[in-house]
Amino acid sequence: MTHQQFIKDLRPDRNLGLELVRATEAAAISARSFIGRGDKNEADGAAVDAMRRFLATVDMRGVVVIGEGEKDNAPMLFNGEEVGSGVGPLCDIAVDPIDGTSLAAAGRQNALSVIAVTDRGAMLDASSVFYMNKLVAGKEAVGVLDIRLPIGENIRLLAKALGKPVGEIVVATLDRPRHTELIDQIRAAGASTRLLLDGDVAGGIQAAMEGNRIDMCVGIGGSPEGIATTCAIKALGGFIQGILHPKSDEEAENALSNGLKLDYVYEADELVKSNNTLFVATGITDGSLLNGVRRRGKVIETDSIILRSASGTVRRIKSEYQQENMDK
Ligand code: VTB
Repeated sequence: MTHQQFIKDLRPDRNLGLELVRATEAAAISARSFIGRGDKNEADGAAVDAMRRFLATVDMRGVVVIGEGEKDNAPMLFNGEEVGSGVGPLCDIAVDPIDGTSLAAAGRQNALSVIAVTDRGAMLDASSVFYMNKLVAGKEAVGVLDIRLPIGENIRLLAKALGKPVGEIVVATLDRPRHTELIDQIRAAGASTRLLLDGDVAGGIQAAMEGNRIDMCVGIGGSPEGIATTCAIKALGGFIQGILHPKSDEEAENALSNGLKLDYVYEADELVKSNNTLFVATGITDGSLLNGVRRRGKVIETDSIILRSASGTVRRIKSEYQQENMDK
């Protein structure tokens, strides 16, 4: 084996996405019976458990960089946990068995199961800061937008780059009191908003993907979601920048002692240092990106997406599980 081949074998490759989608499908199917039942933890527990069982069968040597939290309060898929069968490529993994646990528990739209993977050592470990301010858009925004500019200016620049009037620009942001001013500024600039109850991963992906009504996704959301989104954006050729947003002095100090930079714009290549990324998601409840898990008689249907940066491939996968064979 040549050295080059040896190095290549150590990196996540194209088949891995097809393997990983089994894990997001399993998580989504397990969460299904908890949709709309009001219990976030039960739904999340079921999804985590299923995802972990499937990940154990995937040929990779993965380390969870972004998981369900630290070991003591997250029994499974905790940060630093090794996952995979123990042979195969060395990778960093970000998991979000349910992005939008409250959405799923309430029976609302847009809950997804997500896994993002890249080369070992490439994901920024931003876990010590809960929030990140993000700006996400499609490829036309690369070299054009800048998170340091006022939002109105970014909207004007994007409209110009997309060749459409500002009045046609749609900006997604989480519907939170912390965004009141941002929302006013978006509307004052002449654009319209899409307010997200939860789930800024799906919002970011839609901003970067062709054929969606969202042109830009902005504002303060989870930093783990920012890293997972970056893996997707790299595959879509889109634009992302992030600034860590600590919510207390203690969190800020923690971040600094973990080597993170504050008041600093992280570019896509700093959020994820490799251009070899995979992003996999399966819909749990119906949403504008994916359909939710459906049952048709004895068949359970799932709807997933696999994005692979090395080739820029966007795969949409619809699976039908025969309920009687599900535990085989
Ligand atoms: C977002 C969103 C997630 O957390 O990152 C958000 O994408 C940020 O936290 O789906 P707040 O809810 O505190 O605003 C979620 O809503 C849940 O993980």
